Amino acid sequence: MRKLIAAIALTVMACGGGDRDAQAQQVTPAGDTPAAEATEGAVHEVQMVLTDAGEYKYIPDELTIKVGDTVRWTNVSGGPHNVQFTAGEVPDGAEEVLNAAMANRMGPMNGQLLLAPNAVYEVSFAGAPVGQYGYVCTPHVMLGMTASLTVEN
Ligand SMILES: [Cu+2]
Repeated sequence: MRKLIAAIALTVMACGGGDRDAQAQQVTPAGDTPAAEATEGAVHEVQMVLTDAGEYKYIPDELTIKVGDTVRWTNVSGGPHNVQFTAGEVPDGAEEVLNAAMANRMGPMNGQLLLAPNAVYEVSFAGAPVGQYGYVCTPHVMLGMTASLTVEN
């Protein structure tokens, strides 16, 4: 469904017109989203990159989302990358929700490696408990590729 919406938004953009407000609601953080549309959830983009300075990073490495939103990580450069939520750095009850929401896990709260350039990994935070979620990239955790996100009501 979200991919369909994104495709429509891109089509509108490609045509050089359209309702920019409606388009923006699909890609901006949920803070701008009217409560009436909260059930659909916003999609938040995080890039996984190896910078020109040789640093492995999530960009942004801090993010605040709403319950029901989705985070989409993209393997931009320097992969393989993944998303591994850190035991003890997620709210109580989060592990069960994440394990159900994360496709092709390598382990508990441990997402699949993204090998191909521009590969994406999406996690829905529908039903996720509020609080702070720390996560790392398994291959690059020792190189400082860590981040966190905060889930709010
Ligand atoms: Cu990485």
